[in-house]
Amino acid sequence: MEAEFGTAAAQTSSARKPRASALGWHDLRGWLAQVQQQGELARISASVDPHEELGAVTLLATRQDKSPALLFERLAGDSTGSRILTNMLGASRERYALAVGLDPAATIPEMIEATRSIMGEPIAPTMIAKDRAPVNEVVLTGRDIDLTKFPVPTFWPGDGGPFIGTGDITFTSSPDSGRINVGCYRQMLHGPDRIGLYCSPGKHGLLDREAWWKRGKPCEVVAAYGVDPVLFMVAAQGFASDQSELDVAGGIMGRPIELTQAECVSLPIPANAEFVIEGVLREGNLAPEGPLGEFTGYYGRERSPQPVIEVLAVHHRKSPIFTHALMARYPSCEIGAYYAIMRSARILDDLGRIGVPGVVSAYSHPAAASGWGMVVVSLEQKYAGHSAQVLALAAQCPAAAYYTKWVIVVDEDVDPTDLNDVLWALSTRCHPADDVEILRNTWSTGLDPSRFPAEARPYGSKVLINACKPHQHLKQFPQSTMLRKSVHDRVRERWTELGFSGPAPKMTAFHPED
Ligand SMILES: Cc1cc2nc3c(=O)[nH]c(=O)nc-3n(C[C@H](O)[C@H](O)[C@H](O)COP(=O)(O)O)c2cc1C
Ligand SMILES: [Mn+2]
Repeated sequence: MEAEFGTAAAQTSSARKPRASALGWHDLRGWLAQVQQQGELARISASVDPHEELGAVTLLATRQDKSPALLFERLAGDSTGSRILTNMLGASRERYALAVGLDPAATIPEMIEATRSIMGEPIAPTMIAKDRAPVNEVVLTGRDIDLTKFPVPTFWPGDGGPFIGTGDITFTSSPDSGRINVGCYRQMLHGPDRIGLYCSPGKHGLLDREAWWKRGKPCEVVAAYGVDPVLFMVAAQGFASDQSELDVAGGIMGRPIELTQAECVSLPIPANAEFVIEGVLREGNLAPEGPLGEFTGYYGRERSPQPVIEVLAVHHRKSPIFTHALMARYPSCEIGAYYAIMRSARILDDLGRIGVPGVVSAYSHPAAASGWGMVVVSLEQKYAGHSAQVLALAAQCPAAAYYTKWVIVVDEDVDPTDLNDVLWALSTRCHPADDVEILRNTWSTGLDPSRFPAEARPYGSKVLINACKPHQHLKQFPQSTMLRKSVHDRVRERWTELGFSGPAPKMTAFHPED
């Protein structure tokens, strides 16, 4: 098995400059080799039932944020030799760093800054010959297709069926521009060659589909169920409709994403994926779909008729590895550390584009409904009204506006990624009677269970909390207790002599020198 994953080239360094070096792996297996080298992969060779048991093992094995990726090597009832990978990234910022080529020991704010640069240097994909594409090890069409032979998990007792697509990537194209979209949309298995596809309103997969149907044509779809973590992360991020997710993924990899020609559709397929289906969505071909236990920790929308992918071709590697994303409360949710870091990077990009000065860092805490519920921004106050301005802009900038209920600004001496720091600022610098505003009827989602009647749910509300020191009283505001730098340095030098083991903790802010 070790040999099968191959040897990953040594990972390059901490501050990987965009494009300065491509990542040392080419596909999911190469990445897993690296994850295994770092001791971040648990291989489960005992037989596990994809029906609820796999979900249960994943949930229980991920109750703390430092939990390994889980490779299920034997699935009950399976005769295809398939494997299933869960908790690919989950709450692990170390695995996020490995996936995008950053130093796993970097702090979260450092990873957020590095993410801003690697997401900003797109590289277009490239086509390779069909016979060079690993995904073409096995190619099936027509009557040979039977997806029910593969292990397909039902995660939660209330799920509407088995889902073949959770940790997937899905290609559609726009009939107007020809641009290929890559999204991550759930896919429930209906039968040997029929798969439900759920895209929520406004998602690009849905807009593409409607545009084809309006022209009286079926919408072609390509979906991959065993993908590398970069393609997965980018598929699950919202980008502008003229931005190419494939180009962004190539930029992060430091080299073009490799695609190859399909058998039955005009879309390309990802050449290095583990398992790919080609198919079409025809208008009027609907079947009851859902529900699925969601990232909120609740079942999502009710069962409803959704479009069905008629599967025309299947491509897979031998003993394919299906990637699956458990949706659950933090830290067991696949939308965890990576999403918090990428969303924070995009919020900082938005604030940078607007041109507001003084912003230092931002963080969308993953425990707040997978990074959707709360955003904390730190800034250096430069003028009267500055903190209120950053607060209002952060609340409604495109990357932060969706769902977010709690928007908090703090001063530059507070680390927005450290909840202890944030709670300290909320408890000592914020005067609720003066420092709290509420926005109503904001952009949200039907998946937020807090609002009744349920029809009102797409409209949300937000609390804006100013936890910065009051600007008008900055001069009188008491000094916070900090160490004198010279004493701090001396104690750090004496750390071992004082009987402590391990590296000495380090402070970054100090008492003013006399
Ligand atoms: C594991 C996972 C499952 C998801 N399931 C769905 C889904 O079923 N339907 C949907 O519309 N979005 C789903 N999303 C969110 C989309 O992937 C995300 O909004 C992405 O931006 C969609 O791509 P698009 O912006 O190109 O439409 C899911 C995300 C993840 C990480
Ligand atoms: Mn898109």
